[in-house]
Amino acid sequence: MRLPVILFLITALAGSVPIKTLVFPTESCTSYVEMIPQKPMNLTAFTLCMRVATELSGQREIILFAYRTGNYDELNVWRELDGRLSFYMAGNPVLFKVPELRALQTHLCVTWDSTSGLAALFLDGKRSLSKIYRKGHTVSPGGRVILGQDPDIYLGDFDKHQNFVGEICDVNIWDVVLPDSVIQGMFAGQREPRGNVFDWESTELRINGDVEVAIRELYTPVWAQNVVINIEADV
Ligand SMILES: [Ca+2]
Repeated sequence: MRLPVILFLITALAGSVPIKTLVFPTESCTSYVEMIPQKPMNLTAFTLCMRVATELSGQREIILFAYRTGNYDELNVWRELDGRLSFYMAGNPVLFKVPELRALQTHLCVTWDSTSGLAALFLDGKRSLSKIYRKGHTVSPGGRVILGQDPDIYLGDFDKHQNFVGEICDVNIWDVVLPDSVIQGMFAGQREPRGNVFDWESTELRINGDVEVAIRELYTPVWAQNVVINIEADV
């Protein structure tokens, strides 16, 4: 019975998911990555998730995600000067007091729904309080999505004191608010439905400047872990 066991193990190991990861090594006002969306960014609800790690700390703004049209910061996610996390949609931000981002990777999601105005944030699967933000608003299409810099015009006017330094990957956006259980499953390494606005596994990335693109294993899906456990039980 040795052969079938080996075959099952190979199948299980093949279930690991290699993904791209982006390393921004230094402060800069030129390095960024543009992400090309799969559909227009007119959103009345969204879930935006990423895995992020940084050693920047202290009084330092850090841009984590920027979507800008000619007129507005349509959807920007920030680590603020005081360490709070925030997102902005064409105006004032909604802010959350949370533990500081750090060198150890954090799974971060923000969610928002126009009908209710409910905005929330998840850190490593833990949900924040809900806040009411921009009820009735719609995110407008036609802009550019970039990682690593905060554009103050359509694409440019970057500030190296606001750029991202560290590692960021698995940036996905859905045009709905995902259930808490799905976000918690993602953090735990389950293979949840891929983003329908941005799917990190297939989204085109355009690299500019000093950004290293590496491949690493993200997680072993739960089904693969179960196969290993079952084989061990049979043997
Ligand atoms: Ca700026």
